[in-house]
Amino acid sequence: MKYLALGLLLMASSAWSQVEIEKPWARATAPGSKIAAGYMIVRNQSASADRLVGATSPAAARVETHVHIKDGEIMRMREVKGYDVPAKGRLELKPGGAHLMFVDIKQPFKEGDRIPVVLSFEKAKEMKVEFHVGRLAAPPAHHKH
Ligand SMILES: [Cu+2]
Repeated sequence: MKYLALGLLLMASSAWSQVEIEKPWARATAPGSKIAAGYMIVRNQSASADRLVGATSPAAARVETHVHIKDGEIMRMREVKGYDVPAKGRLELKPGGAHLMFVDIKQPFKEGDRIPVVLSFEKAKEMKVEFHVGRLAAPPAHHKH
């Protein structure tokens, strides 16, 4: 009975959700780091634009939506109130650009971990996604938070 209910729920959500998430991944964290960055591609099949308005994860106290802005020679991160996903288009979160910021992570993100995240869209509503933790890369020297 439980499985049947879940199956119906999945069918129902995929029927009206025209947003797909591709390659969700997060960066492994350095020892002692309390933040981690997450990236993905959001594809919108719908003829109307949507908007990613926020995210939550049990792995972090909160998940913020950030962009990088160039401040002279320094790249800084800034919090924004979500991202637009164009109709029949895509939004790419990638290193050096827009990203999800996991703040106050409960434990380090290690390569191979899977981080559960719930994404909230204005129209597509909530989507559950698992972010795969990739390799730790040394951040660029001029990258300041
Ligand atoms: Cu950030």
